[in-house]
Amino acid sequence: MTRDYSNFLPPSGSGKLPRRERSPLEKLGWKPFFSQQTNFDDPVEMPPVRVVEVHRTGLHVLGEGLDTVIPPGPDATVGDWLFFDQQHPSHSRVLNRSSVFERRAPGSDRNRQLIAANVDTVFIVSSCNKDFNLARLERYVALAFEAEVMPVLLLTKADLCDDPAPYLDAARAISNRVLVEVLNALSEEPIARLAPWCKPGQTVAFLGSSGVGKSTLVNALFRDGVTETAAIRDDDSKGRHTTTRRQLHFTSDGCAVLDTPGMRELQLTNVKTGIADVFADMVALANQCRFNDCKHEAEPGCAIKNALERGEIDRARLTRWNKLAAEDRFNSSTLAERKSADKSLHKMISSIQKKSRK
Ligand SMILES: Nc1nc2c(ncn2[C@@H]2O[C@H](COP(=O)(O)OP(=O)(O)OP(=O)(O)O)[C@@H](O)[C@H]2O)c(=O)[nH]1
Ligand SMILES: [Mg+2]
Ligand SMILES: [Zn+2]
Repeated sequence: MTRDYSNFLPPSGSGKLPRRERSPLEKLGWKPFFSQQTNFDDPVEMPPVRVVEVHRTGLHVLGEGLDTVIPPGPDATVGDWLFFDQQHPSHSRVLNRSSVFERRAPGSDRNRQLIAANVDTVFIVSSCNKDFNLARLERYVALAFEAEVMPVLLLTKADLCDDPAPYLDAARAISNRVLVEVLNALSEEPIARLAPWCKPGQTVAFLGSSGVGKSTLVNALFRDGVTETAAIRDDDSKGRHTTTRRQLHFTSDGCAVLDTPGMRELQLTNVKTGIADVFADMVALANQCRFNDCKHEAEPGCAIKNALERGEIDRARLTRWNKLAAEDRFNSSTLAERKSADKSLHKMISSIQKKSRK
């Protein structure tokens, strides 16, 4: 079948594309990716709705002429689209996601926790001050790569810093696939600087530690402030966890903007590909090691060790890669795998103890 490209061209005779009025659903971020998931056997009374906030009492959703709370039931997160079952709300069906962010939940049970779904661009925010931390930024970038979401690093508080250039250089060195912007979130700058990503129909999310200026940037995109901000601590530049809930806001021309609380800890789980993408140079080298299972410690023919000796790779970066990859392996393993790893460790320890008693 030949595709009809005339649909993509401006109508002949006019130089300008007429501005198409977006439907109420499109203004909430509805796209063909979602409409294609409509089953013909779905009852007509199941309108699509988008989750704008997750409460203990349920999911706050918006749809065409709809603003309601769905009681707990569907395994959904902010940004998700659901077909709202008006007869049995808790049976509402979650649509396949175009992207999803998840982490290992804080605490000891290692459950996964959904952070957000159906995000097009993630703004990873850090400041040009003591908050700036390469290892942490690499985590966020790995998370974005895994979700196949375009990450943009935003370095705020440039106005409070004598020379933001070293921060910019360090952030750029994380990956050549990430764009970095340095700005003053309190100025007029953000609207113009973020405009390439904050387009109608798009969903953008702000992630980063507390106090880096996520809510300040969100407010900058709206004429009237939509969310609260607060000063950071003077001594260590740490924030006060002002934003406490993930909340999706919509600009008047239909860009969905997600503000999130500063994360104290971002433990990665199931982001093997994302990590390999951030450390693509290391992975390419490791593929040249003589042994497939090279630990890059004492093995002969280790390409990583050789590159290190020649000063071609940075030892600190290598350490960060090893640490992140090990953490992901641990968090992604199943409970049974972890139990068996614990068991064999236990066996090994008791055999060592037995030997030493002999
Ligand atoms: N001078 C200056 N101050 C900024 C900038 N960005 C943020 N701030 C200030 O930093 C403080 C923290 O900003 P918030 O927007 O509340 O930070 P947040 O990331 O939302 O923090 P949490 O909600 O706690 O996660 C506020 O006092 C802001 O006014 C900036 O680029 N320049
Ligand atoms: Mg905030
Ligand atoms: Zn090696």
